[in-house]
Amino acid sequence: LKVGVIDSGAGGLTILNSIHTKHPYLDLLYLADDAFAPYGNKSVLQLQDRLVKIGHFFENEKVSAIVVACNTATVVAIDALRASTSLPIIGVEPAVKPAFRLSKQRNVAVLATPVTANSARLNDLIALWKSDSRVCVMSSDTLAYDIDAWPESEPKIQHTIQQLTHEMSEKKIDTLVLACTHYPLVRHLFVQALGAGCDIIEPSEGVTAQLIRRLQEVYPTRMCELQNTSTLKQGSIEIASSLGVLNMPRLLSWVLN
Ligand code: DGN
Repeated sequence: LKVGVIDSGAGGLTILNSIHTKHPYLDLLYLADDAFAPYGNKSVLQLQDRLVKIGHFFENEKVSAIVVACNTATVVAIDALRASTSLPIIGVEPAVKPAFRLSKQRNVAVLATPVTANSARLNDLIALWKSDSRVCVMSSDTLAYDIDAWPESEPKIQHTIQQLTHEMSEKKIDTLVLACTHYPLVRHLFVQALGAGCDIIEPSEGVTAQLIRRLQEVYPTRMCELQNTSTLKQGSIEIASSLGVLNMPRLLSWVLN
């Protein structure tokens, strides 16, 4: 079974890595849509249009399911993508529910791109799970883009994270939701700045588990064959970038190491 994984850049590699580590028998086709990056500053209509096009690309590539490994695209465009294809679609949503459950001080921060931060979906999720917690929604319009340009952009990344975490510390945040798939790539910088007292939540394991549940539902026989330990085979990983500008092999080695 081949699974298509899409993000604007390197962020979705955090999801790809989790899928590949836990389920190495799956073939994975990763598309970094750098021709349209960053997604975080685009309009809802632009993103819906783009995702439908990407759905067609993956259909032509004969994938069996698509993972939208991007919070921004998921919160505003997953319904449009679902309406345009019969393939199973798995998205990644801001992990606010576990954050509110985990936070002891009831002080949660959600860090996302501007599109996700302002989305109705994020606000609905917060309203649903917040209860009596305080929540601070923060966004950066440069961080995801700078992470794609790593390592040259390392000083800029560090500066942005210092500013963001300074505000989080002032607000006594004890649980941080990384609601952009790029951010776990620099998780160590958040840990360094916030210390062990702050839990950091990211979605890759949850998305992987959801993908496997969907594949088992839709392709039960094939999944049984693939998961049979006596005939286990290693799947392939193909990485494509729509513009060819991102240095994907370098970014991939960063993630897989
Ligand atoms: N990785 C994307 C997300 O999870 O929202 C961000 C994409 C972007 O281009 N900013």
